[in-house]
Amino acid sequence: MKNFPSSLAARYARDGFCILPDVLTPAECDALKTEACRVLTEHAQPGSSVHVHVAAVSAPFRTFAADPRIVGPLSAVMPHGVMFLSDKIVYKSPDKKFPTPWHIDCFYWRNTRPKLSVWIPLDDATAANGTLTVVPGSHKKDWRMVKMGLPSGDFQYEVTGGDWREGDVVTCAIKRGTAIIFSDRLVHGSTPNTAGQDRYAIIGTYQAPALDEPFDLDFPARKILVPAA
Ligand SMILES: O=C(O)CCC(=O)C(=O)O
Repeated sequence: MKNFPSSLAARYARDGFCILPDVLTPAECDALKTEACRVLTEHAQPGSSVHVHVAAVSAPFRTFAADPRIVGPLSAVMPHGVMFLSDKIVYKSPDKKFPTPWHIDCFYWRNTRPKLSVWIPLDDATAANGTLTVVPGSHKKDWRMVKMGLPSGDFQYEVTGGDWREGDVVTCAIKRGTAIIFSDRLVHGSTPNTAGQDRYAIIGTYQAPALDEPFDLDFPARKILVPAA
């Protein structure tokens, strides 16, 4: 597996996220988007813009979750080993235009061990079609979430008391196939899809290997990829 520079881990520790260009080729993005559409048609709740357990029903996504192009950089930021937990498709489309609210993922898995996620758009992602937005360094603070409610029923909570300035926010305008690794403590969301275009993304969630916690048992595709040293 390729070795990644220690600067990657330093950036991740400082900002709570790091960006890796060109992880997937355009042809791979096309193939995975076609597969994502199949999974959504066959398995997703009608109307939802988020679908979890993709690797459990899709061999291409199962293979992708363990791809050395993902696991290599993850090893650089996860010194205690790498375990795949779960993945999900999150998409925006001509009828899914709402922004993803500011949130922290660890709220959704309280009292479990730390995790991080890898967000990869399968369409070029821009401010106009709902790309990921992040608040660098926000993973170093504790945040509270309050109930809100999206029309799709996804993302029911948002961060309250956000004291960052607009200029602090990074709007991640990136080409399809670029990966963003981010901490489950990082405040993140998305721009609205004002362009009304497709913006499909696959998000894999990883944690250090350990004995299963009760939470882990809900994720049948979980797998240790790099054992603890
Ligand atoms: O793709 C998006 O709009 C954001 C997804 C996200 O923040 C998440 O699933 O935690």
